[in-house]
Amino acid sequence: MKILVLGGDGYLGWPTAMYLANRDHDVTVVDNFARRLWDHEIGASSLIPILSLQERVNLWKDLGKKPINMQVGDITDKAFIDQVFTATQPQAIVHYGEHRSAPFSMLSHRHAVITQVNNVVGTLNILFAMRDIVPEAHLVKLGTMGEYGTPNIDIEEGFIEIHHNGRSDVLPYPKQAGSFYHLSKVHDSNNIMMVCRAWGLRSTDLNQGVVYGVHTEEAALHPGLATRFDYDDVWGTVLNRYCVQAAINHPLTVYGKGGQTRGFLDIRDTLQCVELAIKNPAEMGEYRVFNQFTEQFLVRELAEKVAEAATKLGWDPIIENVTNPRFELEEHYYNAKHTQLMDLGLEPYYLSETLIDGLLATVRDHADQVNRRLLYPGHSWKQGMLEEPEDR
Ligand code: NAD
Ligand code: USQ
Repeated sequence: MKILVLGGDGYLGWPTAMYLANRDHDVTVVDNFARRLWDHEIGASSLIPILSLQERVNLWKDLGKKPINMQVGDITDKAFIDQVFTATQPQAIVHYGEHRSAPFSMLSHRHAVITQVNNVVGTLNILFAMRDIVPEAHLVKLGTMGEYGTPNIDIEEGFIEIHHNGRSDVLPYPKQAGSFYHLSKVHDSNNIMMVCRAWGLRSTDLNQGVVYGVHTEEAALHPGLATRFDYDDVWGTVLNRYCVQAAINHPLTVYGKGGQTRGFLDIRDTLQCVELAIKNPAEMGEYRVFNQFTEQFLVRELAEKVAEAATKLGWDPIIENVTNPRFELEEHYYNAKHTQLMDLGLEPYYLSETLIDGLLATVRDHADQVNRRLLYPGHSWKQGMLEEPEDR
């Protein structure tokens, strides 16, 4: 198939591009390197050194692999996106090309606007390009489990049957996102759902949990094919951060009471899920939602798991409950359904299989690169959103 991978320079986009090219698809990656610029603003960088996208694409080809095409430009630029769609005529579009940090989106008015304009306008451009250029293409859109928030009832996959005043209907599951970033995904979901109904487009919204790991079959072919590993307080996700902290004898930073429950998955499962969605497309006019995670953990439980594994390696981890910089419930009910991808054939990798030999071994190899200044949370959501320039 002809597949566009939008955000192909990113943590998930690059491994996805290699995975799909390795399975004989015609892959074109699109990126404007915004993420590398946003890293500079925070003073953060990937723990694992990564080559430029051009170097990775060249290396991939030099290894005798099916070439990955590359288009550099901004998804929020409609003329650019129209040109990419016209030139490539994609049958599937995997859309990772968004801003993905909740803490960044809460830093100030400017950061909230950057996040929502980038994500919502970018997705609108894709939807119009689909309507006008490739109306039969299938959009595989990366959403997030955080769209739902933490309701006191079970979370369904996108829709819930409601009985009200003697009548019933299947309606979109209520969204109670907790950051401007997570809300940008809610706005995307609503826009996509509407155009599937109005224009007959088709889309799968993958409400993904927190992804961990960097090891994939393709990345293992050469160190230069590595994808990024974020551990700072703005871009780093919780499990990455705990592993890095354990490796350099820094306290594992559990935010608040640590009773926050989230869904998690191995990066190899992200690749499987995206492939399953592509192979089993939505019907024309259908908007469907899959909850994409394999295990759920409390964040304090996760810290205990990392500490236990690190102790087996002879390290000396300690866990610290730090003041929570975020707005979020620290104790809550959480039970999210996630059966649809399993029904399509997902065979999950579990954290227990990869924690020591995968994650901890990786951070140990790069421990000398860790910038300790990025480990304690440096940005509070509770002091309100400060205006520039005082906020940084
Ligand atoms: P990432 O920041 O590593 O990659 C995103 C890429 O998109 C970057 O290379 C960036 O430069 C590019 N991009 C952003 N805006 C763009 C624009 N306007 N034009 C062109 N390129 C643009 O993020 P990631 O971790 O790979 O996440 C990919 C997607 O998956 C995001 O949409 C994210 O919200 C979603 N997601 C990620 C996780 C996770 O744990 N990493 C979990 C759930 C959902
Ligand atoms: N947390 C800690 N200690 C830390 C860092 C985080 O306890 O050092 C806690 C947070 O308070 C939060 C939880 O861990 O309760 C998850 O935080 P996170 O930074 O790992 O994840 P989040 O901000 O939700 O965002 C990440 C990705 C985002 C994706 C989302 C999936 O950055 O792109 O959409 O995970 S989900 O969480 O399911 O919405």
